[in-house]
Amino acid sequence: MILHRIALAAITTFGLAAASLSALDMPEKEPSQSGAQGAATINGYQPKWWKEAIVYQVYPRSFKDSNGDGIGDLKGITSELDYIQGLGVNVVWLSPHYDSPNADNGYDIRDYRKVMTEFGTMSDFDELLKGIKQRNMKLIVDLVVNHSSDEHQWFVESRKSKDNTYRDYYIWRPAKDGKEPNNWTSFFSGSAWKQDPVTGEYYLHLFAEKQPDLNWDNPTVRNEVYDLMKFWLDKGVDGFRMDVIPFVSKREGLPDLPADYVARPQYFYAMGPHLHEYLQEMNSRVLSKYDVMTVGEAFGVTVEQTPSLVDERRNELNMIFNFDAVRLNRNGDAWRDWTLPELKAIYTNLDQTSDVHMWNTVFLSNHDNPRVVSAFGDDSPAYRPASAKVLATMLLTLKGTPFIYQGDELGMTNYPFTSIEQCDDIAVKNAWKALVLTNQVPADVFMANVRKVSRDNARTPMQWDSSPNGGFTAAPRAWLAVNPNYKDINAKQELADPNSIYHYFRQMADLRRKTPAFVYGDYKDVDPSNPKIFAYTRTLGKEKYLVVLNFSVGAVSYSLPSGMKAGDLVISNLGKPDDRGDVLHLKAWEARVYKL
Ligand code: TEU
Ligand code: CA
Repeated sequence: MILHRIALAAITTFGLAAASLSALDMPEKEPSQSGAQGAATINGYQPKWWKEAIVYQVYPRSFKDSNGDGIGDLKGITSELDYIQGLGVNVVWLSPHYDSPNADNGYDIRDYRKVMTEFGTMSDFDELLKGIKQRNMKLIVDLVVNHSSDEHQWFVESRKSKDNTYRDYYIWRPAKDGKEPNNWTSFFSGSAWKQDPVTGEYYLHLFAEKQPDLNWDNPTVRNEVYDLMKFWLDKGVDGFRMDVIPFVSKREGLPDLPADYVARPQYFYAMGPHLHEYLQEMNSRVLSKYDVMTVGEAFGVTVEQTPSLVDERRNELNMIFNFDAVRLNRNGDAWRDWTLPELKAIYTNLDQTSDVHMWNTVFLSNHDNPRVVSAFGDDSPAYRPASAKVLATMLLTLKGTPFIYQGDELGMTNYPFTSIEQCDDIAVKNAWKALVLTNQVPADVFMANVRKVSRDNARTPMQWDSSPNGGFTAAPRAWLAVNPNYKDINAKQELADPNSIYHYFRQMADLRRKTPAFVYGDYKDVDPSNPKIFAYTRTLGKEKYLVVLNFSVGAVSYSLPSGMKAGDLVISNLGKPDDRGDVLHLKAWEARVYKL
C-alpha cells in the first residue's frame, strides 16, 4: 500500500487523476532494478512525467507572427499559450529557435546561445518559458548537433587552414583520385562532400552544403555540445529532441556506401561505432544532473537496434522517434499506398521489441512530413473531420508518448502545390534541380509527389481564423503561403464548434491524462489482419479498454473477436451509437473507445 501511495504521488505531479487510479487494482510490484531508490512501478514501469506527457510540436516560423513581418516568432507563441494549454497537452517541443541563416529553416545553427533575430530576443524566450511553466507545462528544445551552419564561428575558423585550431571540429578529407573522398550522398541531393577552395580539401555534409557535419570524435567538440546543453538546461528547459542523433558517430575510415545502402543511406550513417559511448558520456556529464526528457530522432535506426538506445539501464536516451510508421507511405522519397495491416504490424513490432525498461513514442507527422489527415486519413471535405478524429483517437490511446504536430489538432491539410516556385524547402528545391532540370522526372510527376509528401505541406502557417492569411500575420504575405482552405479550417471556428476536431482532440487528451491504462497498460492488437478495422485493447490490472477504429470510407458491421463484447462507451467521434454486444455497426471513419 505504501508503494501505491508513492506511485500515486509520482503520477499526480503530472496530472494523472488520483481518482481514476484508486479504482485500479494494481499488482504490488517490487522496486525496479535500475537504481531508482524504492520507487514503485506501475505494470512494471517506473512512473515518469515524460511517459505521461502529451507533446505538442511548435514550428516557430509558422505558428504565429506578432510583429507583422510575415514570420512566426516567440512572442506569437507566448500569445497563444492558452490555446496550447486548452488542448490538454502538457509539453511543448519547440523546433529550432537559434540564430541561423535559415538554409534549412533553423536546422543550420550559427550560434547555439542566441535566439534567431526573426524570432525575437533572449528575453522573449525567457517570457515564453515562464508562460509555459506558469501553466504547469514543460518545454523541450531542439538539439541540432550532428552539424552546425557553415556560418558558425567554428566553421568560419575551421575552413581557414589545415592547421587552424578549429580544423578538427569538422570532417575534412583530401580528394581521392581527384574526386570526392567517398560515394556518400546528401539527403538533400548530390554528394555529401563539398570541396572548399581555401585548402582544396572536402568537408562532409550529410544534409545541405551549409550544414557541415561536426566531428564528434574530437572530445573538444563533445565538450562544446555538453556546455551548450547546460546553458539551456540551466535556463530551465525540460529536455531535448535530438536531431538525427544516431548519425553523430561516423564509421571508421568513412568507407563507401555499399550498393544495397545507396537507396537508404541513413541505415549506413546511423549507429556508428562510438554512438553508445558518446550518448552515455552525454548522459553522465549532463542529462543525469537534471530531471529532463530526451527523445532522439532516430532516422536510420531499426526496431531491433532501438533497445540499445532507450533501455533505461544503459543511461542513453529516454525514447526515440522510429520512422517505420511515419514513412510507411514512402518508397524512398516517393509516395506509396500503405495498408492498415502494415501499420498495425509496425505498432505490434515496436511494442514487442520493447520491455518495461524502455519507452516508445507515437507520432504520424512533424515538420518533415505531410499533414496527418492527408497522409493517414481522408482529407476530402466529407471525411476530413471524422478521419482526423480517428487518428487523434489512435495517437492518444496507443502505447508510447504521443507527439502532435501543430495544426493537426484542427485537421489542417496538405497544400495544393502546383509549381516549384510555391515551395520553400531546400530538400524539394534541390531535388527539383537534380531530377526535373536533368529530365529524369517529368515536372508534373514531381509536383504530384510534392503534394503528397513534401515537407512544406506541414510548414504552411497555422490557420487561426478566417481573416486574410488565416490570422497568422498582419503582413500582406506570410513567408510561406497559407493554405487556401483557411476560411473553412481554422482555430477560431473550431473553438466555437463543440463538435470540432479541436474539441474532440481535447477530450481525448483529457481521457489519456486521467487514464493510467492508456499510459502504462499492456497493448494488444486483437485483429491484426483486418484491412479496415484497427481494434486493440489497453489493459492495466483489472482495468481494460477496447479501441475500435474504422479506417475505411464505408460502413462496416464488425464482429468482435470471439469472447469479446463491447462494454461501456467512453468516447466516440460520430455521435452516440446504440449497439452493444459483439457486433458493432460502424460508420465510415468511426472511432469508439469502450471500457470493458
Ligand atoms: O531530419 C532528418 C531526417 O531524418 C529526415 O526526416 C529529413 O528531413 C528528410 O530525409 C529530408 O528529405 C532532421 C530535421 O527534422 C529536418 O528538418 C532537418 O532538415 C534535418 O534533420 C537536418 O537537420
Ligand atoms: Ca514576426
